[in-house]
Amino acid sequence: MKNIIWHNHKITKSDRIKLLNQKSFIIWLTGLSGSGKSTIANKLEVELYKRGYLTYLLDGDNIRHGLNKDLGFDDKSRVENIRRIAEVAKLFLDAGVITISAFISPFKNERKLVRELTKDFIEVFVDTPIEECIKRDPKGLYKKALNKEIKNFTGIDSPYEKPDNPEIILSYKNSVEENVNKLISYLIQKGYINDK
Ligand code: ADX
Repeated sequence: MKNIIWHNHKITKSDRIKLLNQKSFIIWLTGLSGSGKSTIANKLEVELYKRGYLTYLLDGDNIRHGLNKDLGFDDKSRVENIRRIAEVAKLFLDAGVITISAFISPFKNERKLVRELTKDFIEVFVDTPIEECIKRDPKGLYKKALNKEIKNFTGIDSPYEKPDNPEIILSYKNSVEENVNKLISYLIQKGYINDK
């Protein structure tokens, strides 16, 4: 970057992590709209909070109200959406905060870029089939997409590329509690959090 020089700060990630007494990592939930990402992410955040961990939840619908309100849903915008979120996630990680993200993030390539940010990346595929999402349709968006009132809707007329090798796959057949327990067990087993 021309004429812009990176500054090294006196207080570093390892100082902040020591202060907070936790490891920072990214839990990246991916899946169709209505698959349950936000619900699972919220419950997971509550569970981590109860256990004394500082977390932050980055959520598609919220980030698109602010930081990314200038972006639509064409492929280019979705790529830019995830690029910005990745940068934000990187800052949170550096701040020592456990970062949970809930974006459709439909493209393998962008998820690969996020994975490259850190070794502490946990990709979670919320594996809810489109038929189930259409049945749930919590925001009435599938109905609109099927009636062609919305264009470029993921799973209808815009692609969703399933992850090949996610760290965790969550099934819609399990309850939210069961899925959150599965995540917590994984975090304990891998030493990201303590069993308390
Ligand atoms: S992403 O594809 O760029 O990762 P993101 O997670 O930020 O998507 O936003 C998805 C949310 O936006 C959906 O849950 C839904 O509520 C809303 N939405 C509005 N239009 C669309 C669309 N065309 N495709 C998918 N989601 C849409």
